Amino acid sequence: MKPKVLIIMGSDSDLPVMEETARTLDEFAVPYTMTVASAHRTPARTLKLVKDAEKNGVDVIIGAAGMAAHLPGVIASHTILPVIGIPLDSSPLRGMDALLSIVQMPPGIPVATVSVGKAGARNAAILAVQIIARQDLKLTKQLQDYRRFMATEVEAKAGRIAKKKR
Ligand code: RP5
Repeated sequence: MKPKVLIIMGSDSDLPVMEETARTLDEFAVPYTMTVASAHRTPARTLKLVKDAEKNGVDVIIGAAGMAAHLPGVIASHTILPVIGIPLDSSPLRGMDALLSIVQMPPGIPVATVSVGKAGARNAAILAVQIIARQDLKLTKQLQDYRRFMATEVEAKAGRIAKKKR
């Protein structure tokens, strides 16, 4: 199946967190490609990946980086595909640097920024699925099931806590 999502991370050191994005897309059976490219170390590779993604019918690009995390913004500058940015906690500033770099895109070139680290890695995948689901009824149903599952889990846990308190 042709990949619908392209995931680019700034370094192979980001992989342990980014496995969460891959796992989540696998849950929804959404095909993706995951690779490493750096906005500053390999700018030409980053551009080529984005242009190839456009040619190959990718729907969403996810960019993840830590420190001065310009990768998602650079990706977004080269395409009108929706770009989701994941700020990673890989510096002494614990992701605050990456968060501000990614979320503070100047007007005109948006990057949809998710939370720092593993939660963001999961949410980026879910947001990508939600975007793709606009044109995919099966995926829409899967997302609705997922929401129902989460609610059931919370109710079950609430029930267990209430029992213990009695
Ligand atoms: C960023 O710098 C990467 O996304 C990574 O989070 C951070 C450190 O990269 P390495 O020095 O581990 O390659 O570009």
